[in-house]
Amino acid sequence: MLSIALAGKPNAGKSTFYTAATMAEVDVANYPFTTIDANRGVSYVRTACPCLERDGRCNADNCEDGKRYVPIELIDVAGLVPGAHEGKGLGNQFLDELTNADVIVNVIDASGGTNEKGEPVDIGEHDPLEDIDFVEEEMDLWLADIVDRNWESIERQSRSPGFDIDDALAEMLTGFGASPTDVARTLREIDYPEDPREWTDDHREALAREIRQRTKPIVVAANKIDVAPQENVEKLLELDKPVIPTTAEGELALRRAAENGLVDYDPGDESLEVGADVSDAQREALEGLADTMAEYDGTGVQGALDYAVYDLLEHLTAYPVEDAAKWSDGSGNVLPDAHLLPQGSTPVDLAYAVHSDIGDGYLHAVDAKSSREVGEGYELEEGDVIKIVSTN
Ligand SMILES: Nc1nc2c(ncn2[C@@H]2O[C@H](COP(=O)(O)OP(=O)(O)OP(=O)(O)O)[C@@H](O)[C@H]2O)c(=O)[nH]1
Ligand SMILES: [Mg+2]
Repeated sequence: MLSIALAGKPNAGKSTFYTAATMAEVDVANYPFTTIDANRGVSYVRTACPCLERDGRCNADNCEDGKRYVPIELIDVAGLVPGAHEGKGLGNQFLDELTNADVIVNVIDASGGTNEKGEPVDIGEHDPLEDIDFVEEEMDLWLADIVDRNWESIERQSRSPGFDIDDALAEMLTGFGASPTDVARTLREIDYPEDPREWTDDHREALAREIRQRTKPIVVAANKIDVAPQENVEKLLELDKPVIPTTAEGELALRRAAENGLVDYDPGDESLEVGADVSDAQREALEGLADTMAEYDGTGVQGALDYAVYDLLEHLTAYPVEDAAKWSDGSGNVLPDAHLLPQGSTPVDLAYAVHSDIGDGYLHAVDAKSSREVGEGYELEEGDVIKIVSTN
């Protein structure tokens, strides 16, 4: 499963975001380092279900009227402070939690109401732009430290005949989530000596920075927009980086209200409908939230996860079926499964995602929308419904 990590300075709202996105109860409080051990749970990205192209909606558990929710793993880690890679704050142990993450959501406090250590200050007192740069910097330095620690071993290996620097680096870097393609592309981007003994700290830092950008891309969740001064949010949106305005608290309130039947709202909706059975106070709070959502196209929580997977990681959703006419599995369930795959994936990749046996026995595939057979090299598109014919 794809893994998204919530990182960022303490007290920015990571655990609130996590609770809203997973509906698992975790500690939330207005002081730094509330979270110490990472929380892991299942959340979802939202996409348009192919059943929207048919007469009746499908009956998949994760489809709400054509709003399809595809599972991903979400990790909520301890707060990060400047100097974390050398042990400041809760130190670097939790940076290691990011090793297996495919993408990072950097939750910042757009209201400027917490300082760099996450301590409460007056709204607008802290510049949220600072919360963006230091997280990238800490992640780069953390990776540079890992490279440093492995360097002796690489130097040792270089004494054996047949040593290849590219192979040695690839082996080290795949240890924290880099694919062979990531490594090959990174090595093409930087200039470096063949002999590991000639490498300087600058070489190692450049390597770490390149590979971090490629393997741990970051989207910023500019959180607490419900209380943030407008100019703060505008300034953040002008940056040449992906920034999604969010109100994690708003999303959490909405999901709870929806569970209790007080509002009509599905995660990722841009607006909500207040039900009849609410008190005046509830109505006022929900209408205030509706105003914020109207300004920013929703609470942004779902949007940030969707952006991470579909835009930053460039993934698509494909739906394997057994019956190409009914778009169903063997038991008649319509569009039972959805798989997230990198853009450029083929029906063979989908077959392997379903099961390695199905991949091994792959014969051919049928595009269920057109009922036509597609070739092995066919590049899947978002929302493709595919029947795989396999010997297994
Ligand atoms: N106004 C507002 N407050 C929020 C929002 N999201 C979180 N908060 C509040 O911010 C404080 C910190 O929230 P947490 O979710 O515990 O923050 P965290 O980033 O997990 O903090 P650490 O675990 O200490 O790193 C709490 O008082 C939350 O209620 C939001 O969208 N708007
Ligand atoms: Mg927390």
